[in-house]
Amino acid sequence: MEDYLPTPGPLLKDIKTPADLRKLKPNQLQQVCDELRDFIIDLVSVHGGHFGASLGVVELTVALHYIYQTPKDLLLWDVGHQAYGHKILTGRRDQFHTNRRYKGISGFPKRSESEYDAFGVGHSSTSISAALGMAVARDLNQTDKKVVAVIGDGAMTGGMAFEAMNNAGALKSDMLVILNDNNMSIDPNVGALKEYLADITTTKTFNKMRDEIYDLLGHLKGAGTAMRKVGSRLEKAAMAAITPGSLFHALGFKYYGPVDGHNVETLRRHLEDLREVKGPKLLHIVTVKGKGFAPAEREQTKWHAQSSPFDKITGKSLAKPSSGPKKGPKYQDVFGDALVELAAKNENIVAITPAMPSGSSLWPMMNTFPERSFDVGIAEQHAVTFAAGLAAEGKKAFSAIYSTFLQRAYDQVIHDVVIQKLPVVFCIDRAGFAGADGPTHHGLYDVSYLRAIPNMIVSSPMNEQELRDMMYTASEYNEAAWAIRYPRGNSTGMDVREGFQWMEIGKGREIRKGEGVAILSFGPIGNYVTEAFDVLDAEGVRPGHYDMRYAKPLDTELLDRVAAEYDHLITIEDGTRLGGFGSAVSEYLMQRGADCSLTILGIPDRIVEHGTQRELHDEVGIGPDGIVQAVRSCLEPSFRS
Ligand SMILES: Cc1ncc(C[n+]2csc(CCOP(=O)(O)OP(=O)(O)O)c2C)c(N)n1
Repeated sequence: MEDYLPTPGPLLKDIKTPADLRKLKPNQLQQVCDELRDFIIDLVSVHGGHFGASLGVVELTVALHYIYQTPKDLLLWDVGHQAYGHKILTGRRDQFHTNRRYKGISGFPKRSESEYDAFGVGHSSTSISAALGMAVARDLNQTDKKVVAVIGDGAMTGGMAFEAMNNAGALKSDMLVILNDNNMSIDPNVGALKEYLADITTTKTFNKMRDEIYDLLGHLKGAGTAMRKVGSRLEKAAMAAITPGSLFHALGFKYYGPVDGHNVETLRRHLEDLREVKGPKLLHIVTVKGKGFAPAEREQTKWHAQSSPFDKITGKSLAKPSSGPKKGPKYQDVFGDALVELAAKNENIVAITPAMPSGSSLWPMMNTFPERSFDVGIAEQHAVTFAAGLAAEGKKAFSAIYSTFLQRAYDQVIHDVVIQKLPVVFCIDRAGFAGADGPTHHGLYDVSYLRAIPNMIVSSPMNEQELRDMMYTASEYNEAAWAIRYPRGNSTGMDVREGFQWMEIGKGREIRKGEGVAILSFGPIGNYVTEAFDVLDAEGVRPGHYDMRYAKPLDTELLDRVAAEYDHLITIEDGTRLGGFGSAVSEYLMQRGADCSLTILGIPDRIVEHGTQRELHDEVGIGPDGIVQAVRSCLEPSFRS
């Protein structure tokens, strides 16, 4: 199945580029949509990947490439997880079986991959800013390209989207924003904007309220509180129904819609008209995430992405039961369950997620303590400052954010949390290589960017037991902000004791005493050391192993000891070598004038593409083989002399 590629339908087969699509008659487009949808379902059912979002924009994708002269006209996809149809129509159909695989094509639009990918993406809410930049450059260059950004209602909750619209409305640049409203983020979309869009789009609003509303409001004057509440809802709905898109108008955009995003002919006609309208404009389309595949329409969060094969009719999983060594629960679940246990004991604990309740396993907390749990939308900056506000009033805020997305909120960490010494706990998921999502999602920089900040504890557990104990310790400690990083994937499967234990801050532990070489590991990557030892022990080499737990504060006592006892130290981490854990050890040892060599294993100073985590660890030399090699080179005579 490795190389399985579905057979394209009779029209899709001949579409090598959008120019071929544009040769077809408008009344053939529906068939292209059907064939494209079948192709995506067939392909993802075998190889996995993002799913629901691409199915939801099939008609839009076909209509856009039909009307716009891509690649001359620029098409930008927000987040980019919905661009499979786009990729298939733009010359990558025959490579699509390599999607998200090591050395294969990327699961996201990528400038280096195709001239049709106008902008590289993976994080959300960037499309309008980038499109505006391109529109302004077009005007400066005096060319006549069109610029179109497609953004979901989830991505629209990100502040950047509004910063961009605010700017675009003032610059009056010619560009089209298409708001793909499916009422979903990965989980159900949240927030006041979602309500606003729902008010615009619900049939109830359109068919009933619009006609009756003014009369009704007249009668409500002088009514009681309950009636006034109803009245104010109706008023909002009325505003939305009568002047849909007033929010976008206020930002300087002409608003069109809402339009059925699954009617390719309607879309084609609207796009044809809008192509001729000048200035910033927004087309609001309504779609269904997972459209055309019943299980994905029903369970939209589950079908946001699929990692294992499934039956392309029933959706039933075809994954084989794993035969490998016993594994523990995912780290994210260890976090999610421990948080509920801690929150049950400490009523000050609150939890925050920027739109990732499933990805961060926050649902147990949200279900058990809904009043203390907050999904704030795709809004990492706000998530951090919101946590700071909660902490300022004595709440113990656990902010669960992926490493890669926390990059967005660096200033908030410094300015709003750390300078004010607020003891927010950052639970940093997907630290290290993200795997198939690739460079936009790898979490490689958090240790470096957080270690540079004073009053910040930076820690990583080696296993699920340590994660629980670190969370407990952080929940009890109020003198500094605390970052706990852990990777995507399963924990070790060890027996975990009940309850929690205090974990001394800034202290590591000796796992094995050895000779000559000591390996100092930071986080779960340290579990590879055991595998490497199987090989090395057979060669008669016996390095020591230390689980350091903290990149800041460093366990300097332990470092002094190992620097004295061993000739060679090797640090290993699942993050960039520049300024990371190994760097911290190096700074300390150099200043102290330690008499031992130091090798830093970590991610080199280059962009590492996508693949499985294991493939990527091996590529950069932090897998078991890399450790073996590093130990052997320490022991080579040339190294010693
Ligand atoms: C800055 C950032 N935070 C979180 C995510 C994770 N994420 C990927 S897709 C997605 C939901 C996007 O929803 P929407 O834009 O409505 O697109 P849909 O999947 O519904 O088509 C989220 C939260 C991200 N990609 N970028």
